[in-house]
Amino acid sequence: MATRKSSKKPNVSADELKHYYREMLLIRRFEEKAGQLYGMGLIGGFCHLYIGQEAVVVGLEAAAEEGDKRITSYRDHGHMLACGMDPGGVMAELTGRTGGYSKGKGGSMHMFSKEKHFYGGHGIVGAQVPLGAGLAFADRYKDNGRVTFTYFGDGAANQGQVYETFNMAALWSLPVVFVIENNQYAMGTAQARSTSTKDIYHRGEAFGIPGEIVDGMNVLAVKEAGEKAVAHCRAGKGPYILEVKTYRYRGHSMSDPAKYRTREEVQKMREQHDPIEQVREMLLTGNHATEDDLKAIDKEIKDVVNKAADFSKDSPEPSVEELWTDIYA
Ligand SMILES: Cc1ncc(C[n+]2csc(CCOP(=O)(O)OP(=O)(O)O)c2C)c(N)n1
Ligand SMILES: [Mg+2]
Repeated sequence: MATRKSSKKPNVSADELKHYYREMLLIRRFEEKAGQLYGMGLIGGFCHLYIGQEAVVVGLEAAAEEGDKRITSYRDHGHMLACGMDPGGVMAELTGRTGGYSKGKGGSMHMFSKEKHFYGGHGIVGAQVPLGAGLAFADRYKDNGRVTFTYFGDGAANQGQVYETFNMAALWSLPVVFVIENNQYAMGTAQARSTSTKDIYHRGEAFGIPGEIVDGMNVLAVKEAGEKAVAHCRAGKGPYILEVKTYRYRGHSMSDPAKYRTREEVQKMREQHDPIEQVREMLLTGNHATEDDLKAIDKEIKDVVNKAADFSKDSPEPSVEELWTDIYA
């Protein structure tokens, strides 16, 4: 249960590193664009950006195999992009258009993809945790070797249902990786003001669930820890907890004055721990890529995001008749 530190000489291929760079950059640029569209009044309702946390989901997706499932909270756009959902479909959902994953009727927090095994998008804090165990229960029942990544925040980790879920997941040896995305804040409440222990993963010990802390700003450390957790689950040993220490650069949602932390604190994380910059540095110093190669990737990603934004503006709004479809009555 030791802390994983970044290894100076990563045993990783140039292609792999470029893949992580591309994936993290896609999330960052997508989220920046979503922030802009929100500012222009094109996105209504809540919108929680993932900027700063990109290495968590990209590292864990690198440890996943086809058929594995994922479920998360409302801070979900990064998870969707990382599991291969279409950026245009996600952006169009944000702008409430028919081309969106929920035909424009779900918005930022409510998107799903059966094809990519993405089960949302949940606005009730902690609600996805028992649901994630349920997905894993189905896989255990079918004995199909699949694993479910169940993501939740440091704030959600203080929810009672999390521990009811830990108990059942351990009792039934469910193949679920509980990923605590510890970005140090729950809305405006710092972890130290809400949580009795410094590290949260310890709480799994009461249920016999092993876990560890992971450097969530380092995509390679996340991937390595993810592979270990997944192997544990696939071997039939039950759940595993990864407490991934990360940081969000933006506010909790788009309407957050951020008075609970200093600008300097955010600036320090950006300058010293940025996950994308770390990979960029590895690519350049390891002679895996030139500045021009990276510029070409930047341009490629910018084009993908611009196309998604154009689609999200051009796609029509749902018709009035759609008010009565896809609902339980
Ligand atoms: C049951 C419930 N209680 C309160 C809220 C309001 N709320 C939304 S997000 C949030 C903070 C959760 O923080 P954390 O789990 O750390 O996730 P993060 O936003 O940092 O990703 C709260 C209290 C809610 N949506 N649901
Ligand atoms: Mg948090």
